[in-house]
Amino acid sequence: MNIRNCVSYRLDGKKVWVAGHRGMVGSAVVRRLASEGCDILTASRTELDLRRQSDVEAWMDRFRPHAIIVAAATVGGILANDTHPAEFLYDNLAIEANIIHGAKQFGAEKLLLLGSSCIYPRLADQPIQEDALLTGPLEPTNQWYAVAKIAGIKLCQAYRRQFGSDFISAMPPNLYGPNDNFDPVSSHVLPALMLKAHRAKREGRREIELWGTGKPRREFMYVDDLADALVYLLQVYSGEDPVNVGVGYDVTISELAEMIMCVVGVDAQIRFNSSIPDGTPRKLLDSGRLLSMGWRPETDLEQGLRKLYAWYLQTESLNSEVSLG
Ligand code: GFB
Repeated sequence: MNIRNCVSYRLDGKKVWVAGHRGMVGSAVVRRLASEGCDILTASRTELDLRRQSDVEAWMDRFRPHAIIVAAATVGGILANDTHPAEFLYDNLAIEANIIHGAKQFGAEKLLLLGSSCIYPRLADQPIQEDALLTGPLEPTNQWYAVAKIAGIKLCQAYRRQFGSDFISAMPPNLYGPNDNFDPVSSHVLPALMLKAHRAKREGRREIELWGTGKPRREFMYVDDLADALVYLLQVYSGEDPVNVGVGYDVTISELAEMIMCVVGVDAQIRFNSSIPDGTPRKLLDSGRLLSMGWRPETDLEQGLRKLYAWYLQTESLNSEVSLG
């Protein structure tokens, strides 16, 4: 890391707003911040629609957060991205613009925007370094989300250049963990396959469906590791360049399916549904910049899958108790 980008920002005693605190990433950030001695601010969706600028400004004026983590976003898997382009573009542009502009207006000391590895060109050299941004065409299935996230990164850079605002951005790979969306149509691949494997086991079926060819490679990170990295970056990093936050290895979708079936405890055949696209062939991040700052992930994929399946079973049984009661 360039020594000029290295800072020490203390969180104790600060008001830290986690925008999107009910989502998978936001809830992990709230868990991680609990030990930092800060005052965690949150706003529910009914209390605050982040797409409405005047509401966001009124809320920020009232609460005046010192630091902000922008984990709020409209997200989804490959099919949701491909079929809801307007929501993925508009919602994310509006959320980022409102929060970033409000942060400047109401004097936030620090802001971290969460991006995604899909901001990089579809055929970027692997592993992908941060400076690959805007060097080639995007993957068409998620270009809307990617363009919104690129605009968010550029907003952070622009406010830093023009106003000296300490706004930074971090790019994670494909994430998974508690509070993920398990809807089979709109979710990302990992929860979708866990749900399919779980249902096959419960119903005694010997087949699960995989979209595409199973050949694309993806890098998966457990969300509590991401939350730890985000809090670390908030404390030590101040710079214009986005920072990749990955685990350093990837697997094919077929390999992921085999691992998930092993964790769930089901032996099923895979049937490929080639009517749904593969998306990017590969998007492995080069996280060397973050590693050079002294941060390391803790959870390997198999451990993470076991933790997530345990969480899923517990949540499912709690939900069934609630619906029975
Ligand atoms: O996770 P996923 O939906 O999104 O799909 P992306 C990853 C790969 O898994 C694709 C395949 O090749 C899918 O075709 N796949 C196989 C499945 N079976 C399934 C299934 O049952 N459900 C799903 N969802 N996929 C997302 C972007 O791209 O990556 C987002 O759309 C975001 O915007 C995220 O950037 C990180 O990895 O292709």
